[in-house]
Amino acid sequence: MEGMPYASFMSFATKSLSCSSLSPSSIINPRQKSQKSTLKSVSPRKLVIRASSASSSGSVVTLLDYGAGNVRSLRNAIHYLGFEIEDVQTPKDILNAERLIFPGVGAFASAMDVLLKTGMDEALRTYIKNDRPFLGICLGLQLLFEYSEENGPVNGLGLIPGVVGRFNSSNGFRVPHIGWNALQIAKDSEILEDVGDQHVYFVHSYRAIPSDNNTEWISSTCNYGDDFIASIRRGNVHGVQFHPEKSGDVGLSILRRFLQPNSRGTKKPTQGKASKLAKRVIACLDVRTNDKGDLVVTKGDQYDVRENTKEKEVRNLGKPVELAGQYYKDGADEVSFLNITGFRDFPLGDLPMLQVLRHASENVFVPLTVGGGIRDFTDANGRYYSSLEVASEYFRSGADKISIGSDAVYAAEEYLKTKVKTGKSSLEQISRVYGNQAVVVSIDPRRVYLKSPGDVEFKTIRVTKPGPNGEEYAWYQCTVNGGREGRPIGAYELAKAVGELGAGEILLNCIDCDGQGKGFDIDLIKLISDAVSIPVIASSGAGAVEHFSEVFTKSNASAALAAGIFHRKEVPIQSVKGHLLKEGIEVRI
Ligand code: 1PR
Repeated sequence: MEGMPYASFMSFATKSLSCSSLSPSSIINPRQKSQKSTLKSVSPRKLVIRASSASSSGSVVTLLDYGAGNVRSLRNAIHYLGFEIEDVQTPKDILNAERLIFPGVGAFASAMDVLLKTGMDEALRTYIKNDRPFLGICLGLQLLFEYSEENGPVNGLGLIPGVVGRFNSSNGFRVPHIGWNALQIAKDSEILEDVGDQHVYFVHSYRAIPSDNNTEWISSTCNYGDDFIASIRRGNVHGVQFHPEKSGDVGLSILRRFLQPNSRGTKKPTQGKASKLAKRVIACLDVRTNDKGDLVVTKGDQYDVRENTKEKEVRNLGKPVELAGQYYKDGADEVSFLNITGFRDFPLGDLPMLQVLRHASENVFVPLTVGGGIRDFTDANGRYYSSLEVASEYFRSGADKISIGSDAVYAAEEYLKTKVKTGKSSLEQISRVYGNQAVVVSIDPRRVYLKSPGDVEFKTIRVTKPGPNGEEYAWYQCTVNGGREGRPIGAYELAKAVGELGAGEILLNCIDCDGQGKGFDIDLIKLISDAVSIPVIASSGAGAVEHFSEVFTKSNASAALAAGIFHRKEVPIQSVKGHLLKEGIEVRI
């Protein structure tokens, strides 16, 4: 939601798109992408859904994408459902639309600025007042209200009485609100039919506040610290705070009901159970090129991904696109790709990785995170690429979030030394443009045992299990370049610093536990998840379903990530979720 002004974004976007030294296939405007794509994988499910929609009339939807961010996922979902997209170019296109989707991205103020400058504000007001079919998503819902406190107050379209305000993090709720909640249905909404107690995916720091003046609009609410408006409906006008395009099958069916009204049944919406934020289960794919030059999913033991054989070949656990699609079907709440050799290979030169991302995102309708190699880079021809360009290319290729490893360590070290936020680090730049909810910092710490807590200047903890020489204390040293180099900064110090620099989430690995299957490092995860107010993803060491319930009951982790047990098919994702439910921990099923 937090973003840079539209004008500066567009000047950046234009520069980046016209940059001649990037290969044409690596610079694909989402609007051109479908023609450029070479790999076409069509799932059987896709065929069924397309067949039904192709026979219906009105298979074109108009999209108001004002260019301020990443709507690639929504385009993918609309195409997956068999619909074509017409982009709004002028206010007249809004007035002539048969069905309009407005996916708000970026910040409230800059979005309103664009609408006012282009005259689209008036067109939208007229379209909505005439009760024409409309679906606003996230900021596209918020802009309908009177005003927002985001960098404001800033006036909105004023169609719905009420205010958009920031979540209050002082009562222990992590902001941004990232993850899956079930809705409290307030009234018949047509598009939410039979959503019931199934979860949908939210990612936002601001929310529309319910009041007596807007009750008639509210079709569902949700609770995160306090009640907020999750969806509105009046006549043909709908708005949702959550992201249907990232809410799995439930989200696709919500979108389909809007796109294809005849598909609506007559079922009354069912009331969902009270829902807190569900704990997320994430499948992670470490990806790299093997010695034959194929991009494979690999998995290390304490970050060593080579087989224990004479040839020492890179461990190959499958194909990235297939596995990502499989984990989506198996119920993963998110899928992460980590390009683990990105620190030495330039990701924009790594076209197979970008292609993997493009194709995975066509069939995965839960959030997709991509990391590896996000940093400033100068190529052999002397051409400079900013980390923002690298991240933008990941976003254009289908990422919903990007993850920064090594570069975040350098930025945090610098920030702690100077106490100055320069605004120039990759972390700051990317979160300014795409919002902090789109920026994950991946930490690769190594446990260093100590005899006494005063032995280092970094935060130390008393460990639950003593070290090999009976040490009772440890600190967690951050590393860069895939664990190859230790740095003079602790995981605790890094986590706090990157939170201040604009990270929206922390992916907390642990080199000691990686691939060991003996459980997460609870000491570490507790330390970090208690220290920051952004969500923390626990990673490394999952070997059994009990390890997931342990990390959620003993720490404040918002999500748990695993790799090896899923790749080796030792523990299915649904068994993890079944176990968590049995233990009374809310999950999306
Ligand atoms: O530094 O910005 O280029 O990012 C590189 C990214 O690649 C970082 O996120 C870093 O964590 C990751 N990475 C680099 N080298 C390795 C390696 O394994 N040799 N993978 C690596 C990190 C850790 C997790 C793993 C969990 C769960 N892998 O991603 O999936 O530990 O595994 P498990 O469930 O099997 O225990 P940059």
